[in-house]
Amino acid sequence: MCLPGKISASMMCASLLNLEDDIRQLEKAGVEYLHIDIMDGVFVPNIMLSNSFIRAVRSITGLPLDIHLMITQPENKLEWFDIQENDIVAIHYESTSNVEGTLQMIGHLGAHPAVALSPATPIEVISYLLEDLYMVNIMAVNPGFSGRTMVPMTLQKINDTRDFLNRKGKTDIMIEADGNVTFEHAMEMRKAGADMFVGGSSSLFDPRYSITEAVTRLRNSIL
Ligand code: S6P
Ligand code: MG
Repeated sequence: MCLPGKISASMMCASLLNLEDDIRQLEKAGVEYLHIDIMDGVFVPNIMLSNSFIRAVRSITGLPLDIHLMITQPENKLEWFDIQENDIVAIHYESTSNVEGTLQMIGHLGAHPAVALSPATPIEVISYLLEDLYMVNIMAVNPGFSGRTMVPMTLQKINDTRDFLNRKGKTDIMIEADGNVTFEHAMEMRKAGADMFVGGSSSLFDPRYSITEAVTRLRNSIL
């Protein structure tokens, strides 16, 4: 079974100086989520976005957020963030010894719990988390930066994740592809079984296209 393809726009790739304008164009073009990458300089070697950024975005849009936490021990830090109902919040499997408890905490906040897996992490680690999961984020690049090149095993990994979920009868759990989602990669990722696509510098914010054109192209890639 294939869930309808959805687009999550990577806000770390949007224009900081024209953020509101970018968000208006994304809304008009019909993206489903805004993807917010939070990096702590420890779990990944970069520092990105913040709760002030989340609040600023929320003050001008009602689009739900797809918050991707690349931080250590997220269980101690969830309360730092303005998490709301209908947001998706992903923690990294590799970032805590209490993955299941943290997913539960996200659910208690009214948001949809998700787990993100770095490229080297096997998908079987989600075996005993399936009851808690709304989405699995399959990282197509090593986390920390935009503009990276897709790790070659990604398509196989998305395919294996879809097979795994089907075998477990969990066809409703979404698979998100994150990192170097070009229009061409999106088409292949869709065939492999992904449902949600993070549009960053490789697609929605590619300066060769307007945001409106880029959303249309990405949408056509994931039909
Ligand atoms: C990477 C982060 C991603 C980036 C996205 C950027 O650590 O999780 O969500 O925002 O990869 O897109 P691109 O097309 O530059 O890879
Ligand atoms: Mg991300």
